[in-house]
Amino acid sequence: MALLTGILILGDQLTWNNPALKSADPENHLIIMAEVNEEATYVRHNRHKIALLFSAMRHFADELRQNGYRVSYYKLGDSITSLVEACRLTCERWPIKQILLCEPGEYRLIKEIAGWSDSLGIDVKLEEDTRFLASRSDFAKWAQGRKQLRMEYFYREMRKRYGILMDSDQPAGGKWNFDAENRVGWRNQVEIPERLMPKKDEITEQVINEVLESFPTHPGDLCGFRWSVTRESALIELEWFCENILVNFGTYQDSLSEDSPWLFHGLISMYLNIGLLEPLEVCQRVEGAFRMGECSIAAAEGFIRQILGWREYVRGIYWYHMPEYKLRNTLDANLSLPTWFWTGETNMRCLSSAIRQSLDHGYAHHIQRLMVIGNFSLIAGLDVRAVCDWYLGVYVDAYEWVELPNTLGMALFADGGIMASKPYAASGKYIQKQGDHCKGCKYDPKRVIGEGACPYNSLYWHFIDRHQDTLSQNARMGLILGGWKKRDQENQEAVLRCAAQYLEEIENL
Ligand code: FAD
Ligand code: DLZ
Ligand code: SF4
Repeated sequence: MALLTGILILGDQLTWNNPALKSADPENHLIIMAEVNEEATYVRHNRHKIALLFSAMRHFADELRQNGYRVSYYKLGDSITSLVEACRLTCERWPIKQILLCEPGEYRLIKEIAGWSDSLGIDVKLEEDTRFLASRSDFAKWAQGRKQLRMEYFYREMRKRYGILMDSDQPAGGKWNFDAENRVGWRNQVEIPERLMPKKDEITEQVINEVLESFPTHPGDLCGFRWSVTRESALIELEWFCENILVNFGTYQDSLSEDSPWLFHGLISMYLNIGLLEPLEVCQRVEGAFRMGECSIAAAEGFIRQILGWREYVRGIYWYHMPEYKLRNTLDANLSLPTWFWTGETNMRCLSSAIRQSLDHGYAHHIQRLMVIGNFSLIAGLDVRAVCDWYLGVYVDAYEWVELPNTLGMALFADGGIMASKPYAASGKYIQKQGDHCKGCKYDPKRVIGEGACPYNSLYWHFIDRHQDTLSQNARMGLILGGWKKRDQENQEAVLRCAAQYLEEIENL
């Protein structure tokens, strides 16, 4: 038998556009895919994430077989613990001369793979991941020499480069950014359509049973498993979103709802991140809806900015600053995560709701991640490493290239301002304005101190007070810091005492 090239396809690389597959043919290439314990447990991954990946991997392996490929597929039950072990076993069974794979989205894995050539005794080659709209070097070129990196300017370049929402050389609608129109709070203004629930086939049912058996202590209520596991099904969800939800996306993008975990969000990050959907096709489909008069420019621009702007930008930041980025902890935040991060059992209704849904469904929308859970972690000073690991484990769409800049940078300000121009710290007033959690809460968002005062309020001022040296270097914090400093000492002390008490009793909040 002629020597073969083994193509290792990772769980988040399930697309024919995988660069390692681009020039492959069934005669000379053998596919390797493996469900391995090491990848599922390096953080405590949500069972939704594991089940989505394993089912999508099995479906993609079938598609490859239908196209004539031999697939060396290791299921969870085969007890292969690591990706390198799967490669070694395949090399023992087949005449493999080289292993080829698309570069992983996490630095730790690239580092590990650098040692594989020696340990396997064959050439291991990484192909650049071409599934993004800005390559790592595009971003580096854009970033080099700039004093400060800001998403907005990167995004405008991307709009022009891909001709998305452009009328000739001008932005459609006359403005680059319609964010100011997208800040409406949730007061049950419109009906939220019931979401599509993709059918579970036999493969998915089987995977769910295996995951339940193998990961009994991981979070995730798989009775509610609702994710597409094929490109075909993900495309149906995208279409349904464009027809039923997109029209309200912009308006309620920053809303918080007691009743709906999804509100008017896309629910597509989990598909984009594993290859079932492509970023450009999503942007083009949404632009099409706007051009056909099916949604406003504010809705289309707001949505496209997230994908063409934020998604590409955070990936750029990750690779531009790793590995040093992961070690950052500018505000020295070291407080242990309260145990209720793993149960949702807290009296703070907004947090309880966001955490429960994150654990149960593996999903929370952006404002829950940033302004409810992230904001609390920031103002309480929770340990940066532990918070990042929590986010990486809990969400169905979490991979380090996207999770880390968002959590460590945007939410926790631990990168000292690379991702965000000022900390996303807010009091209970913001949460009250954006949604309907407060009315059923044990705490009162209007009270800063005293019985039943909302913990976000005093913790917010405690944050401002304890970081005033760092924050005073930030022009955008001047007004808030000035206001705090002008307060009389007695009031300051009362607020700080209340916050200190809450921090002391954080487990019981
Ligand atoms: P929608 O609100 O419908 O947005 C559409 C798409 O835009 C998303 O699917 C996503 O691909 C993209 N997008 C929006 N905001 C961002 C952003 N800030 N960064 C990157 N892409 C963005 N997103 C992940 O994909 N994986 C993560 O692990 C992740 N962790 C996050 C952690 C924190 C602390 C925060 C604040 C945000 C995080 N995000 C992450 C970004 C964002 O919250 C999710 O992409 C979004 O909630 C996914 O739901 P959706 O598909 O319904 O998004
Ligand atoms: C996240 C994940 C999990 C839970 N399991 C596997 C797996 O068993 N096999 C696999 O190939 N990939 C898995 N993944 C995705 C990888 O962790 C991902 O490719 C890297 O984190 C790089 O983004
Ligand atoms: Fe959250 Fe405070 Fe409102 Fe309660 S009162 S829901 S803790 S913001």
